[in-house]
Amino acid sequence: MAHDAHEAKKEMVAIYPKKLGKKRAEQIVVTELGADGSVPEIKANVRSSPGIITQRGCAYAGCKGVVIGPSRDILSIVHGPIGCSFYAWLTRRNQTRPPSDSDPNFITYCLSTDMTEQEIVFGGEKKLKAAIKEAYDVFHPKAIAVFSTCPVGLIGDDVHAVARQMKEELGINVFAFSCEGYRGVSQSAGHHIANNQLFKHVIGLNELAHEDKFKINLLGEYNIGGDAFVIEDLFRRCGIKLIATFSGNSDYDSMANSHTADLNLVMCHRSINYVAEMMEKKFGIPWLKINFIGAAATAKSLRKIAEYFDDAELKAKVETVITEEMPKVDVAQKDVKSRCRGKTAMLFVGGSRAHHYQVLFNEMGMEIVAAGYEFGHRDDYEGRKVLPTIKVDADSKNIEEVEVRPDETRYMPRLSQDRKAQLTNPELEFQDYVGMMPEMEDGALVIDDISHHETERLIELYKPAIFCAGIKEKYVVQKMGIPCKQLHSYDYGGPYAGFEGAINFYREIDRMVNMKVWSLVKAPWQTFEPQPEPAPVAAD
Ligand code: CFM
Repeated sequence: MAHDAHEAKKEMVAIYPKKLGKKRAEQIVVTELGADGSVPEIKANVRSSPGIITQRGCAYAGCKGVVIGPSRDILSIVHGPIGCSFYAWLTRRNQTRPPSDSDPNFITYCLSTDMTEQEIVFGGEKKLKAAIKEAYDVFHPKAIAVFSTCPVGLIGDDVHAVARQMKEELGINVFAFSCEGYRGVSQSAGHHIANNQLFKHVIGLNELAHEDKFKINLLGEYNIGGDAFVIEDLFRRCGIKLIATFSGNSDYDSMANSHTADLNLVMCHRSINYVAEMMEKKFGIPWLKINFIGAAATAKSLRKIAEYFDDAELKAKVETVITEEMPKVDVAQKDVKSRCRGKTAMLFVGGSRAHHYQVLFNEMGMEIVAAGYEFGHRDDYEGRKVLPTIKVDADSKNIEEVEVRPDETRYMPRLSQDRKAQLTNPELEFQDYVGMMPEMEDGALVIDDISHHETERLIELYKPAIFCAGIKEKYVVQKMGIPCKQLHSYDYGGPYAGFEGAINFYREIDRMVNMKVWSLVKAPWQTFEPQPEPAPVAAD
């Protein structure tokens, strides 16, 4: 380890006022795996402290931008000031591929009610109704989703009543989200709100039956940079039928039909574990945590699916695909390892990638010296076993907990009690997620909701070979002479999922950590020399 993690923690928090320092100290831990598999407790999913310059987003971003946005034919209307739409317009690289050119694809559009002072004072429901009607007349979508921005909650517009009314009037599905930006401490609240409404208003509405043997849904894969395309291809080759993806490269009908699947795969636990749990309670569909980031993780995930279905033919097909793909991966891995082995990386992203991408770096022989989520919860760090011990605070109470009961006619347990009892191998992560920390080396730093100051100190202390984050940090980091890989948008690159994606990633990181240019970079403030004051002009 390049630097002592305990010392680094002290140095990072030293500058803070006492109270803030105490809080941040609870959000920064040094990894240490106990003999019983325990990891240190971390404080997470709490309000960001004013002034620390957090990288977090808002609940509206998590609901509209993250969970619902990638579906191509649900027409999204943002009820709010125009800026909330404009600044969220096409900023996430969720790709989609309609079956033909004549199929709807609304992803490139940006619809807003353009709320102004007039509506803030007199109410915006009338304008929202008119907007829904106008959007319907232009696009004739199957479904319209309405997203609330901060002022909507503040003035009390009843978006749900408007949605109900318009649903009746237009004869299509119209539903709304109370996802005002301030609803929670981060975008994580928006994920939960989106999950609830998808569950209440979409899932289970389409009864199309499928004859296929291995029917799954992929939850929490948003097709950034084409990742979902790679995963879909793997499923196809293995003979696995993908009913719906939530929500990368997805459409409304497939989501409405998702209750016909026999297994839910959870890719991003943070953003969609609620749907997985609710579908299990209502329809009896179990879920498995999988990860298609990293070649070994992809192979393991495919094997987990085959293990769940316990079918010899499926197992054989999975092995064939792995054997077809692994030789190319091995060659690329060997090549990059010769240049990357032992180099260090830091990852500060969202609520799942800071964990998943560690696999890729490890496959390259690189070491993770620090990692953290922007808005993960304790279970994303420590594993779901800590769920019963997580304190419910005022902020989390703010979000509806949907009461779910088994569906009277459609609840169908997919596994017998005996079979369920066989799936207890912790490696399988059957209805479980072990979290980021147990899979990290001892002595690394884990930092929740990292501040700008901590980012700078960390880089100065460790001088990592690469720092992974997002656009907000990218250029600050690079001006410090360290390459920054965006793990949200992939810097216009990708896909990074599956075997093919792993090779893309190895090559990209190899190029970045071995480029000489970074050692020559000096930030403008490091080279700036104050100019002498100009001499005063003599008066006549
Ligand atoms: Fe899940 Fe995501 Fe992420 Fe996320 Fe996100 Fe994203 Fe992310 Mo940016 S759903 S938690 S809210 S994996 S947009 S595709 S990259 S912060 S780590």
